[in-house]
Amino acid sequence: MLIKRPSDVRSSEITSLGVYLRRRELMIGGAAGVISALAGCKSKAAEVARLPGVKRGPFATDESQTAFKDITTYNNFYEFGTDKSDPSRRAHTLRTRPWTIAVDGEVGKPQVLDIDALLKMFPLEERIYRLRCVEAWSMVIPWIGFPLGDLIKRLEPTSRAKHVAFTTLLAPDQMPGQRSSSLEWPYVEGLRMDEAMHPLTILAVGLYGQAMPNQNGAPIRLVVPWKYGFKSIKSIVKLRFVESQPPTSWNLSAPREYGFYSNVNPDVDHPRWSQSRERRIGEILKRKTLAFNGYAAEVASLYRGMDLRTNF
Ligand SMILES: Nc1nc2c(c(=O)[nH]1)N[C@H]1C(S)=C(S)[C@@H](COP(=O)(O)O)O[C@H]1N2
Ligand SMILES: [Mo]
Repeated sequence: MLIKRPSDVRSSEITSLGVYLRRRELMIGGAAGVISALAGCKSKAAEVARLPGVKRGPFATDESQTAFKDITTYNNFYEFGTDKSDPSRRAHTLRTRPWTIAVDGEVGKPQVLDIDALLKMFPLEERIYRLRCVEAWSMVIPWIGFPLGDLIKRLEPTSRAKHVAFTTLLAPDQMPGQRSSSLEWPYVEGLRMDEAMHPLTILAVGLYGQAMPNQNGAPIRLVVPWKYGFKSIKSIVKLRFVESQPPTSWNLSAPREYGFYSNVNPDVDHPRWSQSRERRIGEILKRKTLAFNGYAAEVASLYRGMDLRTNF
């Protein structure tokens, strides 16, 4: 495959972001990946990968960004196995086109959204966020996406919609981890409506300037930076607006250990380990975990009056 530099790409070729992303996915999965691996240096693939028209969004942390290699090889994506290295080795079997997201439940405009149509609906922004896993490690990731709230407004949820329930693809032929019962499948998550509408909450379609790698939840995943990483559900195929609090995968699997809210909280330990500190991937010394993962100024008011020990 011929690898083009950005200067070789005519603007007529990049008018459709969906087409561009799809081409990128083919290249990442194909020759470009092999060539850049062989070159072993700052690759042309990385140059070509910049998504067009991505502006820096709000809330960016100025902490140093975790290496692309760590972000894409140290993953939790149980659909591809339970080891951190499984997703990067196995997620190439995920087919991310065609891809649709079904929208239903308490909503004025139930519909099936095609990913490429969705990508044309909203300007993409870079959001540099901390991600804090419940396993007490963290990363800083330059996501690309758009606010979930912007999409929700267009879908016109009814007044009965108090929560949003999210579902990951169920496809054991593509997702080998779904052939074992490490979790109940499909993976499900949920947010309260005000959490879903919060401007920090995004649907991410890329990172480090490129289309989302499969192991990070291609083609579209949630990112909720003040909550433990598992709330940020990957490879989403369904949004359902509901009245009552929806079930969530980790809560179903171990309700004593993982609650619905799962706000990052250094004062509420996991029953089997402390949450007061974390290891930033790529660093040796541990750091203190911050309330709401450092986003307290933005989100603490959402939980005013709630006991965050019982609502963990
Ligand atoms: N569908 C699905 N989404 C998922 C998971 C998963 O196993 N399946 N793991 C979660 C967990 S525990 C974390 S920490 C983050 C990790 O995201 P990353 O691999 O992009 O860093 O994804 C979350 N989203
Ligand atoms: Mo996690």
